[in-house]
Amino acid sequence: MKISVIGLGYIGLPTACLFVNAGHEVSGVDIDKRKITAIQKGLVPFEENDLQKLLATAIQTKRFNVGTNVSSSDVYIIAVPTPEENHKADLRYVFAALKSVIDVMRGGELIVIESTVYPGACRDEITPFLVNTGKQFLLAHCPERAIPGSTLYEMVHNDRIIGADTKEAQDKTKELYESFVRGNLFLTDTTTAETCKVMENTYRDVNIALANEFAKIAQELKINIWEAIELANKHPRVHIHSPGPGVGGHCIPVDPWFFVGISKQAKLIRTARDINDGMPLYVFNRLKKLIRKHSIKKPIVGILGLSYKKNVGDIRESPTISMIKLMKKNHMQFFVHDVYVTDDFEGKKDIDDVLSLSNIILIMTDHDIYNSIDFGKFKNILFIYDTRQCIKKKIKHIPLYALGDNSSYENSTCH
Ligand code: SAJ
Repeated sequence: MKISVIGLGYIGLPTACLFVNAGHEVSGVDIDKRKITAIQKGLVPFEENDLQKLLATAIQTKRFNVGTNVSSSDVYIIAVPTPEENHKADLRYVFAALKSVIDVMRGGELIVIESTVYPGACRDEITPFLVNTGKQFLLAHCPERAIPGSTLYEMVHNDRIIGADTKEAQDKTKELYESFVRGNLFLTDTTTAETCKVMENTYRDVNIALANEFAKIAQELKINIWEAIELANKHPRVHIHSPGPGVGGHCIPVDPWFFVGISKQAKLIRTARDINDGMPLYVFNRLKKLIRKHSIKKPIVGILGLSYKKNVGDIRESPTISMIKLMKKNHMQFFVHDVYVTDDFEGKKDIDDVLSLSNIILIMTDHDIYNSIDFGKFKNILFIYDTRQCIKKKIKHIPLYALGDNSSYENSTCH
């Protein structure tokens, strides 16, 4: 089968490679010429485990071509961004992609929207648009569920939902994805599939907001939230998420707004968004209090972790970016370290420089490597504020503070 994948980002590129691997002829399309040049040279323009190897194999097959123009195919897969604009999913890139597809369609081909769209988008906007073109088409929504860092494994092994409003489109899409997905494929209509995808990320956002609220309450109660969560999670039907300095990435802070944009009922969802978006400021205010407590006249904050979560290099919507904005607004000096982020960033330094030039350490991302740092060697560090329960070892001579815990663990283990 000839497949065009439009949008070669975090989802489109691995999807395209998996289809090549499954024996299809794939044409990858992106508007970004630099990205195309990199992919042609076999370089993945972002970090993702094992993708580099899979791309090299895909190129070797000679069944993978990339370029900026869409060519006539049997299937068109749309994997372009859908940013949030005024609490609505901005579908401008989806429609731009659809227009380029329409231009080369013979009629009757399958179009699969993988991009996350608001519930009702296929039925109320995309289908009428396609009908208006006068071309015959089959339409499906098949949202991805893969987690950055394990994208390839999850794309192959996760169960997947296929939404289509005709049996023919459902069956064709199932047959297509069966070529590489080992998880189950469940069939439904487009609006249910769209709703599932947005619900999944909203579920996580609301649960993280609950954990963050618990952390703030624990701080007032003078107990340790991490211990309390660990114990509460011993209940067989309780799974409290982890508090943190905010929710980043391109999905979880974005998708819940799609419900807010379409329904006045989305009150809890909205509150959760506000709680999570407010976490960098909450952390910053506590940091200021700790600076006062330690009477530090010239604070220099060494921020560990720029990416939005552990062991990845993606900085989209990262809480650290919000933290840096707050520091700049308050004229606070800072350095930042992240071994996974390859691009330059203001204040970015090697780990040894950050540790030796700062008098405060603020851990924003729990990269595994931070767990093995011997902080005790750095006599210049006056305290550490760990927002992720990253440090689990004893630190001699340095007070250690945790998010959701009012006590300092001097010379002891932060549990
Ligand atoms: N976070 C917390 N506490 C937690 C869990 C996460 O503060 O208990 C924070 C993380 O540090 C990060 C943010 O939330 O800043 C999001 O990270 P994540 O690991 O929860 O999710 P993503 O954005 O990397 O991937 C999510 C996944 N969705 C769900 O788990 C429901 C993934 O399966 C989706 O495919 C992806 O969004 C997407 O593309 O939609």
